[in-house]
Amino acid sequence: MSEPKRLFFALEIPPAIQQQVMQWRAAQFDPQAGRPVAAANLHLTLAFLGEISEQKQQTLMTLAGRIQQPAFTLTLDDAGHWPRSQVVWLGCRKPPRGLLQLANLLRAQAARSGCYQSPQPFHPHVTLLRNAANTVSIPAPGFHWAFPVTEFVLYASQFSQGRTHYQPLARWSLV
Ligand code: 2AM
Repeated sequence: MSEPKRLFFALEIPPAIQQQVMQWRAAQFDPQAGRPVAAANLHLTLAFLGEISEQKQQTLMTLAGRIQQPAFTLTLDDAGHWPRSQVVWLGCRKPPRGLLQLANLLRAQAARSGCYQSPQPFHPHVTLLRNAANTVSIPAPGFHWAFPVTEFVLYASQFSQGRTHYQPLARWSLV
């Protein structure tokens, strides 16, 4: 039996959008604003699962495979700062219904399978900076990235040599 893994379901940010977001971030925030998340680590979490055994992972993957939902368009056009978690994020002014449905379903499946689920309502966001300074100022609206979401991904979060790496373990199409 292998060690439990720290797992979460999330949406990938397409590489072309990652690059545009990185350029925008570099132009908008000075280096003291916070610790930038690496381009490859930009993602939008749908359901955080915590430390999960291999057996429970199999159950969650079977349940995820039963999800039948259409693809949707995600528009990142909002940003904010959560001082408590010291996070600066990108989000959606009006989250699409498909995103909320997918997250609710995955969170319900996880809760029924006995995984920890945050008591907080779902706040869809892409973390841009960690350890953000209290004084960080958030860019005015006017930015806008839109892309089709045609799949969701199960990731394992790994921390080694001072770096966090998110390894995709499985992916499912939205039809
Ligand atoms: P964050 O970016 O806002 O920190 C991998 O760590 C992903 O899971 C990140 O998107 C992180 O959100 C989220 N995450 C980590 N711990 C969590 C928790 N206890 N509840 C909800 N989401 C969590």
